[in-house]
Amino acid sequence: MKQFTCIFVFMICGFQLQAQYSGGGEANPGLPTHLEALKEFQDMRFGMFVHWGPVSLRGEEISWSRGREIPIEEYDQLYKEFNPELFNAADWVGAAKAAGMKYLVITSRHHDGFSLWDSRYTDYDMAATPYGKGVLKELAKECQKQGIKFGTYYSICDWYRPDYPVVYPDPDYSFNKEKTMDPVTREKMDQYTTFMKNQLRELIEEYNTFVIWFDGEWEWAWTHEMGMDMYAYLRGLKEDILINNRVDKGRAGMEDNSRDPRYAGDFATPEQNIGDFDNQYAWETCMTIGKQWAWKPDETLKSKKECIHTLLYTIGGDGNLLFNVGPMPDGRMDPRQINRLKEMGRWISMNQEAVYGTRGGPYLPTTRMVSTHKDYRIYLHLLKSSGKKLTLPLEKEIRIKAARFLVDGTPVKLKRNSDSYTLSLPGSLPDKTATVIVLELDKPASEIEPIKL
Ligand code: FHN
Repeated sequence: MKQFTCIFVFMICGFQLQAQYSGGGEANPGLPTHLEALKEFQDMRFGMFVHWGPVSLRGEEISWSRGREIPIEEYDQLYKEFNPELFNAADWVGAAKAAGMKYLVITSRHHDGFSLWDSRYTDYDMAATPYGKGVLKELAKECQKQGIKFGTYYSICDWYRPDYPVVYPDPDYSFNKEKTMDPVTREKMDQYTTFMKNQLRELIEEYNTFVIWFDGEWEWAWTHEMGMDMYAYLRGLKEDILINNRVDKGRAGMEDNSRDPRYAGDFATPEQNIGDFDNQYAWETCMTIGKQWAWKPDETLKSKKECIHTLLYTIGGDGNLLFNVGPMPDGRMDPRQINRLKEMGRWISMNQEAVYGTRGGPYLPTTRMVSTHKDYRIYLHLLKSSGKKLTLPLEKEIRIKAARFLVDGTPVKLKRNSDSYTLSLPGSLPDKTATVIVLELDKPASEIEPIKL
């Protein structure tokens, strides 16, 4: 009855959704993205990604080190040692906030199958560890207390479960492999899908996650039909839940942020790569602060400038940045990663008007600058000092009324040409990392089509 009710509710919601939220070019045939939830997501622009689990005890990569750097038998027993006594949700959420991040997405269950909460549907979870309790509940509550949106990553593939048909590591393992599913495998996948739906319902109904951040859809056992069914199921549980494009098979590669409307998903997820400018289909780059997703001792981190420029190129392309940290096995965040994030937070707090609630463009990103806009303002993020003149094409119908440095309000000299403006800049920019200039317009900046410089 429950299952029928869900489908029935979805059918009603589906039609309502069609009426209330049908924007142009929906990503999901017959079930448009919840546009208000999507706008709130895009306005946040910057989130914290957290990859964590018992594997952090060994400082190796989550899931991918199972059966490679760490023997499978050892990997699958790590949970018996996992006792993050120094975990403090307020510290984690405080670190995200200090970085200027507005949401947090944590690996609730990665490809290794371990659940970071006390799930009713598995014993391979935090309740079975010496720590003895889930961390997601505390994290979700702390996020709500500090005004950070709480989100959950969830892997479709599970190399731990015997009823999951794909094995890793395996000599002929490959991404996007094609393979016919025999009836026995199909039955196994149906059972496994029921397990996933049960766990996802826990995350939605008991942890109030705002997004299901799927991963692992590339394996042959997961099909387009399953992806569409899963998308509809989740939207039937919570109509404003956001679901990334890894619920289905529409990705054209790990770094891709293009959109194929035949496939389900509310936003694209280019990985370790800043997506191409796209202000038609929402996208979010996910990227590590170092090289590894899970914690690695003494790992080389990206520099402050690289971190901030990664954020600016992403929002300048009209995307979000989900920036990853790997907490330590004792439950603390790595102080080196926290310090780097604080440096990002200091820059963002001085320039936040040019980040939050903005959209990318109209000037397309170049090596010299990116731009964002909001209402009647364009924000130019100058990434390096390159000359005392900056010429900006602009259609005649729109006028720049004034220009100034965002941080201290110092006016910037403007010269109007027939179909452009020339700004006079100082030889060296006030902020060597990135300096923001605000252009005040006489019309909404959103009316300007993207401009290639
Ligand atoms: O295999 C995962 C990987 O471990 C990590 O979770 C990233 C980030 O989303 N996604 C997959 C592919 O790299």
